[in-house]
Amino acid sequence: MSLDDVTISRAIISRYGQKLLAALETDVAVVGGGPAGLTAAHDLARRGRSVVLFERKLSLGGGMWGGGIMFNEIVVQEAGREVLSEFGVRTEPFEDGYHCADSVEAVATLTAAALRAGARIFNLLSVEDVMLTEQRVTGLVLNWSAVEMAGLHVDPISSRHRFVIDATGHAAEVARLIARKSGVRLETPTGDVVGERPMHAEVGERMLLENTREFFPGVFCAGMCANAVFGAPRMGPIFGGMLMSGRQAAEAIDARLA
Ligand code: 48F
Repeated sequence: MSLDDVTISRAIISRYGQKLLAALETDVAVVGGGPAGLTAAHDLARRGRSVVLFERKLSLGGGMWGGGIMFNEIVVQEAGREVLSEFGVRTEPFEDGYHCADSVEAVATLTAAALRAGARIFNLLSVEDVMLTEQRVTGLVLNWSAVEMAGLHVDPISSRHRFVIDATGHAAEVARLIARKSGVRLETPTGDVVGERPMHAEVGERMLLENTREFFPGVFCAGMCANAVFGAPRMGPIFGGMLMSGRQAAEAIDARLA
């Protein structure tokens, strides 16, 4: 068989078009493909929910690739190890209660697991706005990351979802968008994004799970975003909380969709 360049292009455009059309109306949209977003997308898809995940960058994985200071190992506590093991990520005990995993294996495995569970993942697409209907977020506004980075004036596309998870990490981008553009109060102590506090792994990991919740009708926060939204410490290169937070957001939304 001889290869036809145009057929290859037609295949890509046709398949991508189908994928994108199916993603425009889903039960849940996850914004951000770090450890929290990937876990949430996987868990919801495994429960039979239609899920799409939008990631701005070329690669999935967010801050997990770099472990700590670009040493590509991550540390998790026992509860985090259980999640990693369930995904099939190999872990090794370090000292009492601490476990390590290769960060590249963790990202690759979580990403594959989310896709194979049925989540649709779009890299290179940025969420630039939300759609609000009667004081509830009902959808997202998307644009190519390349358009965003080049500062081009290109109008976006819109998608509709029953729930959105803000898993954008430290930036808490969806929460900030809602607060800045809509003049509404978030369900936080200040009514706005409170902002993350200085590093404290113990407190940060604990509070992360308390802060993983709906902060505006239709929108949950998960991962580092949850501590940024509600004002709790960052925790540096320990990742169990990110995985558990993604899992908790998925459980809470699944119960609401029931
Ligand atoms: O930052 P990130 O990995 O968030 P996370 O899942 O995990 C946090 C840890 O990596 C680390 C930490 C551990 O102690 O603190 O930071 O909470 O992943 C967030 C992803 O969201 C993407 C961003 O590119 C990153 O990959 N993102 C951010 N804003 C947008 C976005 C946006 N507006 N549209 C699409 N993707």
